[in-house]
Amino acid sequence: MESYTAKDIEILEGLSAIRKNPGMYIGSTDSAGLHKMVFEVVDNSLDEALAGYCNNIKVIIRKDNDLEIVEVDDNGRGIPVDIHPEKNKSALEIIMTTLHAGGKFSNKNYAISGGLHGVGVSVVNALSAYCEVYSYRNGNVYYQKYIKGEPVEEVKIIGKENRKGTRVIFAPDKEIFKVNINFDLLSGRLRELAFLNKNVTISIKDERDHKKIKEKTFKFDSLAAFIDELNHGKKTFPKKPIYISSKEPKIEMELVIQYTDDNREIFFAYANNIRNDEGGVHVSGFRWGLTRAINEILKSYNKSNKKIEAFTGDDVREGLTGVLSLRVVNPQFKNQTKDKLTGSEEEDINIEQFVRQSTYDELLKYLERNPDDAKQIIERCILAYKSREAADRARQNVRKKAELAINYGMPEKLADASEKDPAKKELFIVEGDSAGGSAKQGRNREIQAVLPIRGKVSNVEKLFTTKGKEFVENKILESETIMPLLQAIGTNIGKDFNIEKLRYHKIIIMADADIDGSHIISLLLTLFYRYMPELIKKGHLYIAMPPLYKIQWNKKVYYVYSDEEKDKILDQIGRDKKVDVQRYKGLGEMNPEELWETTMNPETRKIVRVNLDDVVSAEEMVQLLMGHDSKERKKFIEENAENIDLEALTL
Ligand code: 0RA
Repeated sequence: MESYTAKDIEILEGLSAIRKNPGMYIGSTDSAGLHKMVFEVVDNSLDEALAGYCNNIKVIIRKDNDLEIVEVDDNGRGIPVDIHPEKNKSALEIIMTTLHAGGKFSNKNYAISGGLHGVGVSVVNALSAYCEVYSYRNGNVYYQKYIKGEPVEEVKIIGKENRKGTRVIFAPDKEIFKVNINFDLLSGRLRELAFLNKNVTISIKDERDHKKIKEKTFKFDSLAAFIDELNHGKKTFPKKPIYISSKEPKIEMELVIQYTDDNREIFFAYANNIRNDEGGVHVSGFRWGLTRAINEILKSYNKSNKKIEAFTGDDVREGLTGVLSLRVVNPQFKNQTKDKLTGSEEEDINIEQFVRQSTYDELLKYLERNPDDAKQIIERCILAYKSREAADRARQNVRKKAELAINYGMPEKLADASEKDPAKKELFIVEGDSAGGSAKQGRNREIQAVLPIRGKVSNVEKLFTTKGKEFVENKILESETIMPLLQAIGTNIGKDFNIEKLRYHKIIIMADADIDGSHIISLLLTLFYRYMPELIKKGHLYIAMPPLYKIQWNKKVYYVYSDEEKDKILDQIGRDKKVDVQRYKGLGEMNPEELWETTMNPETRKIVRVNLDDVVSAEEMVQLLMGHDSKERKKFIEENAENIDLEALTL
């Protein structure tokens, strides 16, 4: 079936533009863009897997002097090497050096391709200090090397090997990407890809530090493994997640769902391996199909249960965990970030209709064949229906009162900034009155506001899992500790959340660098993650990093933020010198000037932006750290307490 030839490749554009404007091609030159370089190559390997030719993908991170290099090795068909008739060049060279030359647009061998969204390996090549490609085809090893995207020699055969596949080795150019590769970020996404591409083994190895080699391998035999992971530690039913699949030539879907005793809904939707956090037509189709199928079953139960006419979407999704993976030709998304699927460019495809009908038909079939499961699900929905009705009444009052407080009140303890433009303003959330006092005195009054919080922020995660969403929302809105925070921030929470009302574009949590401090940070992060996730997604949430030590020597003062940094400075000064090293126990120990200089001054401080790149890991992390499984939590904290690394904080 190797029908691919060099003439199929469409040549659309040269490469020179890419290095001039990298952001346009790889999205950005920050951490997101750098890691996209890796995923771009992996996507090509996954295309081979999707086409049925590849089941093993290895990613290795290495160091070559001060360059970081990435190797992606797959056992697919290898990149074609035949000579293009007009260009008189090897297909391999064309694919590596010509934008959009992947052949994906003309190759009808596999209609649904994961890489359809990709920009091609040529972009990765152009943005690399150097790149080497090995294509294993026809028993030969074909090889070419490039510098900044330009070939340094012709494609040549460098040996014979009895394997198939492609090995791409590239060094992201330091002139373009200033950040380092993050192992956790890569491995989180690779794990997600392994869930979505069953029976493909994806491994990652980090050899940058020879003393601390990290390695992970992911392989799952069903999308249901994803649900098992998400529902780990919860009471679930049916015991085996419900699995549904449906396939047409240009569109196919897999769906796995399972109910839990927990009251929230966790749902991840994907289109061609891209997660769509804002849902879209596939999610609407699923919701319709699910609600209709369950209401259909409800009819036969209604003989004994006359009161309930029909469940709402919320009723049937309470406690539901689900993953929907759609593959479709030429998907269309709302915008560049692809958070929302809007349709397909193909005129004869109606995604919503396809997912609707497939979900309804297959789920109904399942429920009819498994009456015990059906009964349990109906009873779960009745519970949700009844508690929703009760909560609706109680909530009306609480919400009305809270809305007034948030829209018209300001917390007494807030020292606001004089600036009016929220985009220029920062809010420091400070634990404790003494640190709060120093922060108020030390701050830049024009743009920085300070809000000390007192008392314990309740663990919303624990409440969440035992009492349900509505209940917790009421509790939050009634909490004397949290309300001042909501008043200062201005956006409200949950369904009433409105980003337009945000009063500070930077919200900075400032807590001590100790166990209590990180506990408070976790509690606040959980609150934001569950009830104001958009603030995190839009990049408004930060954590301040106070220094750990103050080193004084020879009339110079160094503020030091980690033990490694301390050792480095002490080495620099010389271990024989009489140096004064002071360890800060808490923010409260610093006077206002010190606090300003070390933690608040935008010119000199260190703050970490909380990001939500890896939603799957975040979900697990929050459940683990804040949920009710205290044994699991204790284990996790014992294993990780030493190396909780704020730099790498990806909630
Ligand atoms: C163009 C055409 C074909 C495969 C590939 C490119 C390809 C690219 C990469 C990049 C990393 N791994 C890869 N594996 C394959 C189709 C090949 C055929 O029809 O034989």
